[in-house]
Amino acid sequence: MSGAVSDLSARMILDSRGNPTIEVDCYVDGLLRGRASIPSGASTGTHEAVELRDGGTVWAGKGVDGPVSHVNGEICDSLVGMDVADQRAIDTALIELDGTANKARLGANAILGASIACLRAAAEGSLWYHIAGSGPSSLPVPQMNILNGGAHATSNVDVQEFMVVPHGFDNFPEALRSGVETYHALKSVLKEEGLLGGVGDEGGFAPNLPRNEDGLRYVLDAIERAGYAPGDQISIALDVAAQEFCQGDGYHMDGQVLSGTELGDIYSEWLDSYPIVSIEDPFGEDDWESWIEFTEREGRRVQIVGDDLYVTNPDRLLRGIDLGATNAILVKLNQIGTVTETIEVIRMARDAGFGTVISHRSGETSDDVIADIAVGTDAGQIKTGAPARSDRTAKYNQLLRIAEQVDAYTDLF
Ligand code: 2PG
Ligand code: MG
Repeated sequence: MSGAVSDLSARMILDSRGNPTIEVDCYVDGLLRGRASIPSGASTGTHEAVELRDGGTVWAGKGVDGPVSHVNGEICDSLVGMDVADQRAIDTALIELDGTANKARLGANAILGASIACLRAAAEGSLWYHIAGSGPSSLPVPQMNILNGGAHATSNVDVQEFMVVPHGFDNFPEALRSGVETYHALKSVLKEEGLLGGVGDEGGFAPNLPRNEDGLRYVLDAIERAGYAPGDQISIALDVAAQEFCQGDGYHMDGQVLSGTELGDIYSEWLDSYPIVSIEDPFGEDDWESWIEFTEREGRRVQIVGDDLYVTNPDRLLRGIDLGATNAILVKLNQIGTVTETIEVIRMARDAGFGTVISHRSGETSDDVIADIAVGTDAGQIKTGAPARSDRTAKYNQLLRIAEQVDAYTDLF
């Protein structure tokens, strides 16, 4: 839909962790047409675009009065009158208005709120279709985080995310059901072991475990208990988020201090023993050497995903492509800060033959835009937590709605 942006209006709302975040409304020709709210990470990469917070003592420093006033003031002033359908022009105006390399002045949260609100306002029918244009679309294979550790839990588990990947199914709804059944089976397995406590930030169970490898064992048990074939129907993905336990002297895991090579050897042993199809952030965000060595050795049998390594940044991705540091990228809109730049990164990764995984953040809202982005860009994969808690199920539920319009579901593994 074309039409002129007539107003942008922002407010503070709460995210899934009970922290303030920004919500932006976009008005076209006087009517409310688009709304967006912005998620927030816990294990954030150093090189991400800047999430602007107020600091001080109110809201423990996490207030968003600053970014809210930026949207209501400067950002609104500069976008009013622009054609809402010209996303590239809108995002270029936002980038130029901010004027910094990492969106530190206005805040990536303020800028992305405006960018997505305009995207929504421009879509006449389905958002995924508006994004896809005439391109092909398929439902993404989900990485479902059913056991939480690292910065998303208070347990002793170092690996941040143990995920199930239901890839061997004919369609998305069946794949989702198998993942949900596995989630409930894991609950039974952990209960029998006396390990069932609460859940982590992304809705997965968060037990204390003797060793990180036990997480793999319990998830494998759960897949079998749910009646599915490990490897053929449901496989496992990890987000190690190794930056979180990377210190000056090496990687601190399971009470040991390991070099990048030694840590890579542990992953190779896990690959020999478990049906793992994807490993995200196996090493720290600037430990390029370990990434290259591991991808050279294991890149043919497993997807290796850069999250903190790339932070959805085209310059860092380009470096990773040149060096052969990974064979896939995790894509988070708020790491880069506009819709247009996000879609360009997805295209760049795809052109290099990389896998693309569209991702939520650990602090989320009910905004489900990543479901439409994943389908609209035909990304192939999505990562959006456990199939529990409304902030996570919002995205799965939107994919179920889209599945009424799109059939294709490709077994990528
Ligand atoms: C990640 C994300 C989402 P956070 O590391 O991939 O799972 O976590 O949002 O805390 O960075
Ligand atoms: Mg990650």
